Amino acid sequence: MPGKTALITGITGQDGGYLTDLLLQEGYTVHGMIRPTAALHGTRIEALGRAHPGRVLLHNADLTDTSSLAALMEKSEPDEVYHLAGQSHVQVSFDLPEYTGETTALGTLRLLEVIRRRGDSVRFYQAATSEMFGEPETSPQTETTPLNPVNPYAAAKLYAFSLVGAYRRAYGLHASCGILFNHESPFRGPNYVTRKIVRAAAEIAAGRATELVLGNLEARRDWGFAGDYVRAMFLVVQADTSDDYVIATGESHSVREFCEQAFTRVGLDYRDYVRQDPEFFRPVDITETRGDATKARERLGWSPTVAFPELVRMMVDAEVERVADSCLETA
Ligand code: NDP
Ligand code: GDR
Repeated sequence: MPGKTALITGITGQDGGYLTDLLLQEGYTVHGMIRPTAALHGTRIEALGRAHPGRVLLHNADLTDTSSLAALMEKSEPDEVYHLAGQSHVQVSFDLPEYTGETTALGTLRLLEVIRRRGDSVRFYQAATSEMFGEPETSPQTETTPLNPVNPYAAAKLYAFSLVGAYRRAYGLHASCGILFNHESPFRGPNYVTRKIVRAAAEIAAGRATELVLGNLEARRDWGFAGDYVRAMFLVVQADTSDDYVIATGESHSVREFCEQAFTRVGLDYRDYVRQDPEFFRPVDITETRGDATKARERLGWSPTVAFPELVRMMVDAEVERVADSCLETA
């Protein structure tokens, strides 16, 4: 029997890479949406495509262009759509609120409309987020915790989340949301706090930087490993019934703790190198997120495999290796 076909929007992002790897292992052919300007040389997606000839197919499209999304669906004819693309940075969403709404909110509407008008029996996954809870009223957060976004990114994600529920009810789409808490990896974008910290720790240890400038060190996040979280996405889509699931570790740690563990790993004391600057403080920041993934554990058999100290170690070690490689290149 031929394997299934999946379409991933956001294939060039952190989660897109891990999900592509997982789906290839599961025997899928993977179609990916890339922006016409994407530079793929030397990326993980390019490497995965080379390792699996003919099974990673990339198509130009943009969430702001409905006709490109229609063409994308026509060319890929997927059994499953994993919708990960969008402007995903909270701080950036304060600077680009309209663009964030265009891509993250209306982009999801455009894609759902193309899917329902085609009338295919596609399964749809929406990358929802713990940011939708805002400053949570209760802890830990579950699927029934009230949603109360406090930034343009989270508001756009709430629009998309509500829309998925509406399309599920109105048109019977198998459309599900993973309400994912922060998840990180060595492939995390460099402007998210975890990657920024490990990169600086590795560079300072190698004598290539002297300080790390951050914003709020007291914010607490429920940080998991991206590899675990894309497995959850896959399980959500395989479930007989479409539904929404919280995906989280159940533990929260502060940005300060992350710094402490990362710098200790390279033999340094973070207090000697970390400086705070108003530039990196947000107009409003969530104090703490912590999720309860009991529903995912009981119904999907999902649980995280990487705990906080291991995640920090994994990210620091990868960054130390990267810095060493780049030192060799410039030597
Ligand atoms: P990334 O920021 O790493 O990836 C975002 C992807 O979206 C990139 O492939 C990017 O393409 C693409 N993209 C952005 N704008 C457009 C556009 N206009 N048209 C087409 N593609 C576009 O995100 P992650 O992999 O970390 O996250 C995946 C999804 O999950 C995101 O929607 C994010 O909001 C959500 N999420 C993430 C969490 C996390 O902790 N990582 C937690 C909860 C939710 P390009 O490479 O060209 O920029
Ligand atoms: P977040 O992740 O906003 O939770 O969104 P980010 O890593 O950007 O921030 C986490 C916390 O660290 C504080 N912080 C800083 N953040 C950044 N980026 N840069 C800094 O210099 C800095 N200093 C302190 C922040 O204020 C915040 O409290 C991520 C994204 O992946 C979203 O797409 C996703 O939906 C949520 O996680 C769940």
